[in-house]
Amino acid sequence: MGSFGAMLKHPDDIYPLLKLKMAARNLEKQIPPQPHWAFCYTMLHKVSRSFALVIQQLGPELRNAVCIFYLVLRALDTVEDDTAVETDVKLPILIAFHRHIYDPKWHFACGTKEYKVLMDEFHHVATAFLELGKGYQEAIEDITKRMGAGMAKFICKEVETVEDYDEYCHYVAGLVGLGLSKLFHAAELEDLATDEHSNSMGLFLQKTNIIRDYLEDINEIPKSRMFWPRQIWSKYVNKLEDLKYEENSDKAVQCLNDMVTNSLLHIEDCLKYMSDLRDPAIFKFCAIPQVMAIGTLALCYNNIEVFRGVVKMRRGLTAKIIDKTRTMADVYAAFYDFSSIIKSKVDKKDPNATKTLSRLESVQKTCRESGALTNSRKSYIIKSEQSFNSALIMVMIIILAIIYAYVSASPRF
Ligand code: D61
Ligand code: MG
Repeated sequence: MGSFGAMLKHPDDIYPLLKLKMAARNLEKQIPPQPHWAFCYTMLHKVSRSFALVIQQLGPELRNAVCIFYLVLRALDTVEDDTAVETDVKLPILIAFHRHIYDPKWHFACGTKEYKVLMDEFHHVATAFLELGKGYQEAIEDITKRMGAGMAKFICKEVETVEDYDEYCHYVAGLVGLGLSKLFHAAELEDLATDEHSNSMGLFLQKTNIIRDYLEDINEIPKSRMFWPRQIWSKYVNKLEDLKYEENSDKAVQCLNDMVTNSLLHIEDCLKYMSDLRDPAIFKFCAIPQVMAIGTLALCYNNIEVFRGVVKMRRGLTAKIIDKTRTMADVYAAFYDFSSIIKSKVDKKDPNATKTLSRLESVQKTCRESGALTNSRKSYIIKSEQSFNSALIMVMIIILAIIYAYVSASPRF
């Protein structure tokens, strides 16, 4: 649907969308003057619009550390993901990456588009890294070392079991959670979270991406690696590709629902992690991606479109989440609502229906027992009637505006 059509259907998206546009425009103006920092913030915007926005609202010192942490790991991931680089070249780079960040003369060309620019101009990232406080540098070095070693391990290994799946996700995303917790602690803004809770924050985000990106990943040329664990998909098909063929639609959706059910396991840890945060900017930085993830899972659950095209939340809903996620009460409400949406989509005939429902019940129980749910809040479940009425009001306003413009422009008698 075109964005105008989407706005007519969801007129209450318009205000948060405008607010987000303005915020994004303001951030573009705030690029620092030194060339290496200017490069880092410009790059951050180019490679990740969503993380750039939440990173930018952190205080200046922590923001610089998180920006460099992001770019270092994105560069490492660019090496991991580049299928054109031979394994015997790739492995030593992944394993020694944590040393390259101390060397502004180090260079390795790979990746495409904006990732190629990041790799070609990586000296700016290294230069900025060297200006960070020691505590930040050590946290970034430690995580880069562990992530590089983990990626190297999985270059030569497929994700077979659910245990492998959790281990791979730990290396590429759980460790980001551990590193961020260390950075928050180094900034003296938060107590140090447990590794278990920090890890779950990353696993929930990474698994959501892996689920949503099935088609994009399977269709990639040259063939990219796949991260859906064989232990799950082999219950439904003989080959992972078979999920995308129309004759396997029922099996595909069941497998998808199994994957979503697996990811629900991390929610309780994530809620605990977020409820322990104190700094409002760090809270938003952590909570917004989590709410987007459960929103994405709600959209993907029982949805055959995951195997047909791109399934993405509408921009308006994303903008609304960014605008409305401020406190733990907002997070409990969002997880409660999106759990209700998933519950309403569970088909009694789904082989995992009971397991899925019981996990959702337990999430909702946690949200309820927090005591933060109220009746007065606005829900993410927008009733169609309500949105039809507001659409009607929008159309009326537009017609009135046209009449007004016409009347005020026409010559008076
Ligand atoms: C709080 C706030 C943000 C958090 C968090 C806790 C815990 C973990 C994460 C963010 C990381 C979540 C990663 C989810 C997206 N996955 C990827 O980008 C995959 O690459 C993984 C390796 C590089 C990770 C780089 C990264 C990402 C987000 C960050 C960050 C570093 C540093 C600070 C803040 C956020 C994925 O990328 C391609 C794709 O998703 O299409 C892949 O190659 O598998
Ligand atoms: Mg990768």
